[in-house]
Amino acid sequence: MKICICTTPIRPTPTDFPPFGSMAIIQSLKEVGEEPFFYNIDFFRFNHAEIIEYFSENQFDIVGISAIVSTAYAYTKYLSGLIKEVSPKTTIIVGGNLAASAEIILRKCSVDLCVIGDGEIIIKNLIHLIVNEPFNYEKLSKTKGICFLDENNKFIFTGYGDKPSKISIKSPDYSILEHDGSIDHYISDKIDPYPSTYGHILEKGKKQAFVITTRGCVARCTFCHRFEKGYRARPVEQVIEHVKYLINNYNVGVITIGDENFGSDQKLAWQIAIELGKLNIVWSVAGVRTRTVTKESLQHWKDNGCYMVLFGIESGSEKILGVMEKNTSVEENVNALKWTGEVGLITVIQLVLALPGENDKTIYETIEFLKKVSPYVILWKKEAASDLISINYAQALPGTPLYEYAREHGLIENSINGEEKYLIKISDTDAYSEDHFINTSGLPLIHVLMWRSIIITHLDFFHYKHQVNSNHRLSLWQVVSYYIKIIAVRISNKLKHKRREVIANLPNSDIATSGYFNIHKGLKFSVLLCNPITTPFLRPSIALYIWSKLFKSPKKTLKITIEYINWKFKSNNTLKSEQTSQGRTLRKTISIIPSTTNISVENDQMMPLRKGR
Ligand code: B12
Ligand code: SF4
Repeated sequence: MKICICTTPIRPTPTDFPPFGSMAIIQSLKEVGEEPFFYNIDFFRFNHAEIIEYFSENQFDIVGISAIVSTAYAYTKYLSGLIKEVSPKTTIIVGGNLAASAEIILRKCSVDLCVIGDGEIIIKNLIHLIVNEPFNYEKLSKTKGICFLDENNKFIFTGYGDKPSKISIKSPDYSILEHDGSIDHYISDKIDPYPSTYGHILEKGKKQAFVITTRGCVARCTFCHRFEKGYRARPVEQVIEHVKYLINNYNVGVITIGDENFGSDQKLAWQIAIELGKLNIVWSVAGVRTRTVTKESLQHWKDNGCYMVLFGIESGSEKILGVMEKNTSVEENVNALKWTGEVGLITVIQLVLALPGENDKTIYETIEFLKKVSPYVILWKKEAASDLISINYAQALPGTPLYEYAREHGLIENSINGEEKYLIKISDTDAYSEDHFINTSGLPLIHVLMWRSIIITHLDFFHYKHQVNSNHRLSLWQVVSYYIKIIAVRISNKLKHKRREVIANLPNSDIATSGYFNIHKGLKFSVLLCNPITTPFLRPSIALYIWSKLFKSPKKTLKITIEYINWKFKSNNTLKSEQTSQGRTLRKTISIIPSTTNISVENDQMMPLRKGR
């Protein structure tokens, strides 16, 4: 069979995280004697004409599109349409997390089948079936883990299929990336600057690579998409064997453990650290749950070459952690960050804002939390906190309780067309962008979008006060001159001058370029808090800034302006969101409604995908 597996673009520029999903499927197909082609669109960014030429020439029997994020919907629709046009006999299969919207994909795109969840075993069964007899609906309906439209155009989900066990998960085969010439992008000599900044001596020429040691997570946060239940940590020997392979074949000296959840099997993580230490590898780790670390374990990781640990902190409010079903407490988050700093590991705090139930009170709880942990965040000692914190507005992704909440409350239209409209809207959006955000709070959009600026303003001011200038006062002229510089820089940018030259020629450039209120990284409202006369202008200034960013069309702008003014001057502007959620997990506040009003819960085959495994 002539098979091709292709990726979709994930970010505006190619991501350096290897396409492990596609590689796993290719490796699996090789085990049953197939020799799939790999068409890595994310890396090569082939243009329209090139894609047409490639698929016209090849006339594949099967093309598997690896759409690992739901934001790949628009591209998947475009790509599948194009393939069908130039190669009508090709069977198109979509795998990856976008398949959580299987019914929409099958009804609206030129896609024949969707594979649900980990695809290694399912794809082998499916290929076996397609090789022997294309589209035998009876046999297809007996193959677990797939979705299709039957001969009556009815949407069928055959139920969750088998996933590889923790022992049978394969290490990625990098020869796939050598073969297409992209290996230097994924195993690169562009090394993270942090290890050398924080005391690790690296031999010249060493490279950096990603390693995955686990699949899945022990938790089920209500904004996080989970196709598979459970947590599978690969045996230490297999992980270490793979790291040795990376060292011997590619001269790797730094690894990033890119797990969604590293360390929930604490004994195993302890053991992996020992083995990495023996190999003299410098490493960092993402996706650690604060509940699973102790000061001792962090010290142990550090002693064995770890330089950075990333936690999913998400919020400093107990109530919001409950809504998220995070299964951690604020105290656990504080402890983990405190110990991390104390043992000398760096971290970047990541927050997710504006889940149902978020309000000014929970935002101020988060601000207090950040102030509390601030002395322990090593990176904040050198630079403004706001430049080294990641704050995103929650994105409602198919397959999550947050998405179902939005559907149930009419914020995503409950129909195939309505859901597709939403998928197109969020396509290619970045987590940081506010365009994708659905406001579930019952508060005006302007007010909600002020939260990110309010958090970073208070955090920066706190820092300025405690790390830079204990007197924390600026004269009125210093404050005003800061904003004059900002305006000058913006104008000069428009005039295509270099920012630095302009700043250097301005008076009082010390405040702007001191590295604290770093003008290069954008507007800082915290400067307003440095003088009692300008302090009352803080909120109106942020509101104005957000309002200007929302200025898309006069009609829309007028609507959000009226909404904000109405709310602002109402005597009783109580929070609707308070009624929506009292801190219970979002999963318990939703009832998950069928796909359309003409269908019952029992007959809606999308239900298991909406509920998750
Ligand atoms: C690393 C990662 C990234 C990397 C890129 C990953 C890459 N090149 O593959 C980066 C950092 C770029 C990234 C970005 C984003 N990510 Co991300 N990411 C991950 C993470 C942590 C690991 C991915 C991975 O390699 N897994 C291991 C491989 C083996 O698994 P896999 O890719 O899922 O592949 C399996 C199946 O999906 C399936 N499969 C995959 N392809 C195919 C193809 C065929 C034909 C078949 C049959 C099967 C199949 O079989 C594979 C083997 O079992 C996952 C979490 C996770 N558990 O997967 C989140 C995850 C994929 N990301 C997610 C999200 C939301 C995003 C963002 C959209 C966030 C945002 N709003 O900005 C962005 C992308 C947009 C943007 N502008 O940035 C969500 C997706 C949920 C959804 N429904 O969309 C996930 C699942 C996290 C979560 N639990 O919510 N991400
Ligand atoms: S957000 Fe993190 S902790 Fe929560 S379910 Fe997803 S991976 Fe697990």
